[in-house]
Amino acid sequence: MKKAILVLLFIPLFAYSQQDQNAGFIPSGIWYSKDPFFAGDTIRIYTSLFNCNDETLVGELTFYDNGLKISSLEFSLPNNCQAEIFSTKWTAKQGKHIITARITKAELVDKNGNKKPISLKYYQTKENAKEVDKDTDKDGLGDKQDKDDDNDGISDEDEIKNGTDPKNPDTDGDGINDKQDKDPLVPFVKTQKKQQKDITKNEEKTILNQAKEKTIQIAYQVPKKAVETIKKIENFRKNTAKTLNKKIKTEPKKQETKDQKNKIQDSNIKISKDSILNAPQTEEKPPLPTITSAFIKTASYVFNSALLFYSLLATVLYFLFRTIIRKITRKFKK
Ligand SMILES: [Ca+2]
Ligand SMILES: [Ca+2]
Ligand SMILES: [Ca+2]
Ligand SMILES: [Ca+2]
Repeated sequence: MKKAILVLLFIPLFAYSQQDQNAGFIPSGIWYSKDPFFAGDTIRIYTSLFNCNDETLVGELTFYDNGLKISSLEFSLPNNCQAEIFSTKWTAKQGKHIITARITKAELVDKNGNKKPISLKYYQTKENAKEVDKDTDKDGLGDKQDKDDDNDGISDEDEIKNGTDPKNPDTDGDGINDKQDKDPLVPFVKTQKKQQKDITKNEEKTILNQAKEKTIQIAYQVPKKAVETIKKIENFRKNTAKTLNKKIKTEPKKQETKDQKNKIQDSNIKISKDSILNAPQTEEKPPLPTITSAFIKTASYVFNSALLFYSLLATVLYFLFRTIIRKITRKFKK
């Protein structure tokens, strides 16, 4: 009797602790939508469940990454003993990962809809360990295996020696890859800009120097030419004054000789008047034009006085320029 009680006491406990082997994860456990995958890749993690019980199996399936939940979903597996695939989306990060999936809240549901909790032997997958590498150049080879991480044609080893970035095909970011770049650590644009700047600076300097030289030349030439012109005018004034003075001096002599000639002629006329009455009379030459004489004298006076000459010249030039400017402005107005 005592034995029977003992058995009765232990039977339910044993029955409860006995794990169901007819449902749960299939042995393959975890797999991925692509393998290998690299840091930053968004992939799907797959697993598969089966149920060979007479009742429907329901429960919650959760995926984990290093013990942290990725996602959960509720499932319902019919009693057809066929494996059903479940998955979750996951973006891989660089480093070590332990991926697992687990069934919780497992229950068997009979035809009448009655639920009964069940303990599954295969309630979780085996740990799936993954070391996710980075594939900088996306050539399908992780940086750890890849000898040229940036695929620029220079090995990682050489890049470290050269001082360029083995994970960047264009270290200085100027659009020219390290292998083609003559100066992979100095951007080409900067070099060009610097050269351009130097050229423009030099050009500016030469232009400035040329301008300076020209200004100096003009500064020297202007007074030189002005002095030359003034000298010429002065010479002209002096020469003209001399000529006029000479004319004035010679004029009275000429007058005198003409008067003498006239007197001689007169006496001759008187002598011959008596003898030759009908002789033809000679035409009297006109006296020296007083207007010309006055003009020569005035001109001489002007040319002899520098002050008067230049004042007159300035006045003439002033009126001349004024007339020219007026004519030009009138033309533009039209
Ligand atoms: Ca690679
Ligand atoms: Ca590579
Ligand atoms: Ca490289
Ligand atoms: Ca470059």
